[in-house]
Amino acid sequence: MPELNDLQRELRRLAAARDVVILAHNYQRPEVQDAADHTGDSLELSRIAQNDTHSVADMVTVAGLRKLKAEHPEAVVVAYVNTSADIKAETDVCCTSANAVQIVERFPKDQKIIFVPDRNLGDYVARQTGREETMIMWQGWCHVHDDFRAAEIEQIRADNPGSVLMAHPESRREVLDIADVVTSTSGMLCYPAGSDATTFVVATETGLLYRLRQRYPERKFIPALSRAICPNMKLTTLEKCVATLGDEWDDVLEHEVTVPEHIRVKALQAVERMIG
Ligand code: CIZ
Repeated sequence: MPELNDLQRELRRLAAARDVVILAHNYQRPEVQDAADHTGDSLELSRIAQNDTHSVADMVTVAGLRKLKAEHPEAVVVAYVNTSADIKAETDVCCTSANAVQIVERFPKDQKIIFVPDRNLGDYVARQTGREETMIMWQGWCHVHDDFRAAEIEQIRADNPGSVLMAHPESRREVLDIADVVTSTSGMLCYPAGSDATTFVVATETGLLYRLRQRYPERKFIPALSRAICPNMKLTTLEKCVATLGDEWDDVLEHEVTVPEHIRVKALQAVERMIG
């Protein structure tokens, strides 16, 4: 762990006093990642947190998903783990960008699959697994990854001869088609170790560049788009973490998030089927 500043030390002290484990996503602020117990992508964090916590995000509606299921009664549902408990309860198995291909491959090739919510990730998985005819995509997307454009990236590569493009599978097809490697953030963190390249263009949220530069200080990492910043991930600040475990702890306990039991049980099944 790098040397901690006062606020980071205070957060560590409060976490120890509250018996709290701090998990930080690869996209979060460097100073938050440095103070965390574990950093990783959502699959890695899910595994660590298996019995403690899960993250949720609203990218798809329950009513919409039920309608799609009614239109395709023979289909199973594969949902990104970054969805609400309500959506997971409508889901057969969850996936992340790191394991989406393997999760879909668990099903027979002729099995219809409703994939929610990211159409770019779904398109990538369908192409990788030869299931373009049998996968039905929810038309959602991540605005950070959907903003990358092949023409802009080609210009960066022209300015940096010999550079390698690592692209996240939530990017558009035009970007994936020119990438040297398509992989999740955990894959991007490993990839340079096996490559002779000295310069990498990185098509994902810029938070990952912090960890890449830490791990490979002698290599050069260039964002595919400097404004590829997720405002939601950046909502977590050290100050808020310290306040949550410090002065605001009683409020936090009062605002505990509860999930109705019938939703919890079904949602947990979808997550457990993923983690296996
Ligand atoms: O799976 C995750 O955690 C996300 C959102 C992206 C990635 O590739 O790590």
